[in-house]
Amino acid sequence: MTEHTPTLSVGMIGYAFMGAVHSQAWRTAPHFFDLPLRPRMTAVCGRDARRVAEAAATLGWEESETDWRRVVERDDIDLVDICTPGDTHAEIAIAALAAGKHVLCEKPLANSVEEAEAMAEAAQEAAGRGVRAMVGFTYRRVPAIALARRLVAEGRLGEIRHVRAQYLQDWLADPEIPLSWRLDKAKAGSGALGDIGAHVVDLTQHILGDPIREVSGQLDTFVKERPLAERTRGLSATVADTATVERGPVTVDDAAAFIARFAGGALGVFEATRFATGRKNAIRIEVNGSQGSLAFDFEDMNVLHFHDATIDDLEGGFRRIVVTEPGHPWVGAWWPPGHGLGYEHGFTHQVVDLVQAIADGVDPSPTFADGLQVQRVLAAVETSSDTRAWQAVSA
Ligand code: SOE
Repeated sequence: MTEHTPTLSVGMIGYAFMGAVHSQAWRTAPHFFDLPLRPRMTAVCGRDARRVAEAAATLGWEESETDWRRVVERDDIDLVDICTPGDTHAEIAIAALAAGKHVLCEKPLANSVEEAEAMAEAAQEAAGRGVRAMVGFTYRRVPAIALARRLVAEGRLGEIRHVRAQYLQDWLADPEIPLSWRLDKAKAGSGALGDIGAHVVDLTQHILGDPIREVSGQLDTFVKERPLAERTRGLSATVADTATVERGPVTVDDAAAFIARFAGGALGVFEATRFATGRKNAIRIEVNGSQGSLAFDFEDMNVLHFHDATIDDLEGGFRRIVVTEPGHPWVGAWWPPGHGLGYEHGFTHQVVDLVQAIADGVDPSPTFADGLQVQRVLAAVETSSDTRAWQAVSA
């Protein structure tokens, strides 16, 4: 970047957990990567004027707004970054694309297949006008995941037979944790399934380069009522006194388990839960092919385990690849080998690739069409859980 590098002016809607990590990415990306456009953190938007002004100051935004429509309308905004609950994604994204703004939208893309279809259609139409849309499946940009995808694409695993994927958290295991928007179907669309299961659906399809075609699953809600929160922010919520406070219903799943058939024939076993005590953000993926296997766990995110089954058994076994070499995707921009990356780096890489795609005039990946495909898998799991039968993923 030079002083002549054109700017990309960003307006972000929402400023809680995802807003904070997106802000970090917009702030950091130009300091570590040579971007073709210079991100400008123009405005952050939230409904509470005092809190959003505080967030602007803390997170590094120039101004704050209290109505997302105003952000979408502003002539000095080029890109709208949507970090709000799922019930608002479709309306904001479609309005922003119609107004000629590029869009980055948090996952899952929407709360229903119908909304996601409308968003994908709007994105396709906007692409014809040079306006770009990306859905934030950020873990695709963990270097070890990118390496896993590369090894599969190069045929190093041979024919893929098994995919084992789990997204395990435990922040809801305590039944006294109060209600927050992620537990409200009207706001979140679904529970563990859409919030974290969506990530492993996207990741496995991305690593294999192969979509899921059929599922059979079960959803469960272990704690059906929780204290009403006094105040929520991100994943945390506060409550006055859990013994006396009023309770409200949990309207989403606490956990989802399903088996899946990929188009290419691989058999998948999936689990998503916020009740796996002791597991904080464990995204575990194992792929077994005729010529080798891969294993990844986000709790050790700089490492990819690779077993090359073509090597003599006497010297075979899983090899621990430390994915911190400058030749690994994105890593060269950061620290010397072995110094490692963290949760936030995936978000920075997401911004870097989005800015590059906008400058190159191409669609960034994952597109809204990719987000729609994930949404269809989630919907099929829900239907299968209701009907207790295998369910095809609609095309
Ligand atoms: C909560 O479960 C959450 O913040 C998800 O919403 C994110 O997508 C995931 O990256 C971390 O956990």
